[in-house]
Amino acid sequence: METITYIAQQFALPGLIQSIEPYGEGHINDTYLVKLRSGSQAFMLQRINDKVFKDVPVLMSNIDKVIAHINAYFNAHHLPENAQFLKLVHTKTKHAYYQGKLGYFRMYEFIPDSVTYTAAPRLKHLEAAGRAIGEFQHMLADFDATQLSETIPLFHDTPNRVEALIKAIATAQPQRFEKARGIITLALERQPYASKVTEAIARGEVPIRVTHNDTKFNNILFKANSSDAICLVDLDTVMPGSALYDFGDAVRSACTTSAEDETDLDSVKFDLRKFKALTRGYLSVMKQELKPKEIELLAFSPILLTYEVAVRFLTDYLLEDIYFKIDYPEHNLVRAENQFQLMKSMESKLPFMQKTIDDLLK
Ligand code: ADP
Ligand code: GN1
Ligand code: MG
Repeated sequence: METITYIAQQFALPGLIQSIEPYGEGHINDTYLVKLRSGSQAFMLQRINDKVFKDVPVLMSNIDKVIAHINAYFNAHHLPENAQFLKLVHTKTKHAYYQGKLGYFRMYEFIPDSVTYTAAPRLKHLEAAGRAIGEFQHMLADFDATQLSETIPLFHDTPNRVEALIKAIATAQPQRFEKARGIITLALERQPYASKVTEAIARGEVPIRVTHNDTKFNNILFKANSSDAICLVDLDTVMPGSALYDFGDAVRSACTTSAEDETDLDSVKFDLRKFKALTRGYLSVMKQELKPKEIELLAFSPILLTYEVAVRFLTDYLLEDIYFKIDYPEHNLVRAENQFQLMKSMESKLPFMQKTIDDLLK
């Protein structure tokens, strides 16, 4: 049988393996920390979820191009030698991934002395996160978007996500439908949100940029024992998108008082102080680059992205959990309820979000 150790050994590692342990909190791929006997260096081995990413060779080619572009940016801008970004470890046969009986695997060097968090320990981490997202978009500003394939078609096309929900409602098991009835009504009431950004893109008012598209807080790597960000990880969804998706999703995941699957809904609130810190960092880099319509939609974008992921969790619950990893049967329902609660808290604070942005732009 093909074991995880056997798979790790297919990569060009500079020594013998000491241990392999599951790592991280991702909902899509399976990540393992690989340590060597020499203790010097560590590696991240990842099984790529090929139900979600249907064309892994194309996905890996995207990642190769993004890494090359960012390294070229580092060289051209004479960034300090300690500026770090992801580095792939190829297989012994010089491929970017290994395909075996257990699926597709790739390996990255583990960036030393780095950590990720599900929630920011201090406001300074949020400012650094906002800056890291802005810098990522800035570094990719001259990357030709046509070079990148869409690894998940229509990923942030919210109207398409709502269509998927409507189909799921039609086929849902009665028991699951009943449990979700309240939030199904809410999701359909807020349907007008869905097309606000896609329509602005179609009108040419919001530009298509190369964006990360999954700027969840735990996809931002920080220096250990510091509030400095190192870089964004989880490059599977880097593709043509909107700056609003990255900003909105970062705010959704980082500027809340609770975890994404907190069951005590009364404790789920949008946190304006966190929002201010993250937005300050983001605008310190992107202020000059954003178009007027992007600025206009900036305060609304976290509402849209929170609505979108709530719709996706709800859809997955109704489809009996075919997409996101779950720890218990109601997990997707809990996540959906939580995110709709967060969306409502954001709605009540929208004028303050707008004022924060206006003040930061003065
Ligand atoms: P998933 O798609 O499952 O979310 P990620 O690529 O985000 O997978 O990896 C999961 C976690 O592993 C990240 O949140 C981060 O903590 C850690 N991680 C990933 N790549 C690296 C790396 N090169 N160096 C250090 N930590 C990493
Ligand atoms: C997934 O892979 P991970 O855990 O960083 C998902 C995001 C969702 C997020 C919600 C490829 O992100 O779109 O916002 O879960 N990634 C994909 O927690 O679907
Ligand atoms: Mg991740």
